[in-house]
Amino acid sequence: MPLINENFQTDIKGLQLWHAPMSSCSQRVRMVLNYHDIKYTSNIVKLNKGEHASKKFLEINPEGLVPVLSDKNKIINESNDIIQYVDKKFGNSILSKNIDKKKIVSFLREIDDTQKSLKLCTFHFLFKSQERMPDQEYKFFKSNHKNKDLVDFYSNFENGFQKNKIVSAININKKFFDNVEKIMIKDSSSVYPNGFSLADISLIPNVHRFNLMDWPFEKWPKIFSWYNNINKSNWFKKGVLDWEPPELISNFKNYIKNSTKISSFL
Ligand SMILES: N[C@@H](CCC(=O)N[C@@H](CS)C(=O)NCC(=O)O)C(=O)O
Repeated sequence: MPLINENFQTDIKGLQLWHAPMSSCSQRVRMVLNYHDIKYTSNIVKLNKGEHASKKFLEINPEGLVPVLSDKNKIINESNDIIQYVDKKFGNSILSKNIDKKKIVSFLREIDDTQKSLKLCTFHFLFKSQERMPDQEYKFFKSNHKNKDLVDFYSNFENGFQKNKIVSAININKKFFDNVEKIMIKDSSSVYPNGFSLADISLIPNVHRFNLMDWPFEKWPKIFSWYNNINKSNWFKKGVLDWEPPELISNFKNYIKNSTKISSFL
């Protein structure tokens, strides 16, 4: 259910976004906002400091997850719902120009279903190289965050994910990329042949994230060429690349060089 509050009190006119720089779900929303050139007030939630367990943030989104968008007194969560809301209300909608809207919505749902496995791969193949949440903040996060799954996820991460969980997460994403590769036509600049849509914007964070993990996209040539095309757009730069700290990306690259390749699981 995307609309989580209709009585939000704020003095800020226009849209506000609570988001995190490296969050794939936040990237999706920032890209749509930039695609339509919509101004918004940015509120960064530092996930690595446990800020999503703070009383202040839980009042905004009781689920304690980013992204969250407010439009005057309305609060909306779930990235794939937010992008549909923004696209419909503020843009010259790209949701489904010549494409069956139901098809797009079902594609967005499929992307949503890959979220947990994308997260596990991200933490295992990239974030393991990073410093952990400081002790005090981690304690605060564990005792205040209401989402038991998320708290358990962090404990499992601390202890190292079981190999079968990693393999299963990789397979979920492989199956998903296989399906996308089947839908796309050769050298297409959009997922669906009839034109660019929200399916494209929603898919970008997944492909971008796995590309950071050195996923061998050359074996998925249609996705690979589509992604290289997307890479040239300004809204991709503004919604994704500009938020990635260069030293973090360089740490990831070094870490990947010296650890087990994701391709060895395929
Ligand atoms: N289905 C939700 C998932 C939201 C979600 O899981 N957000 C992640 C970032 S992409 C988050 O807040 N994670 C908190 C954490 O990792 O501590 C959506 O698409 O917005």
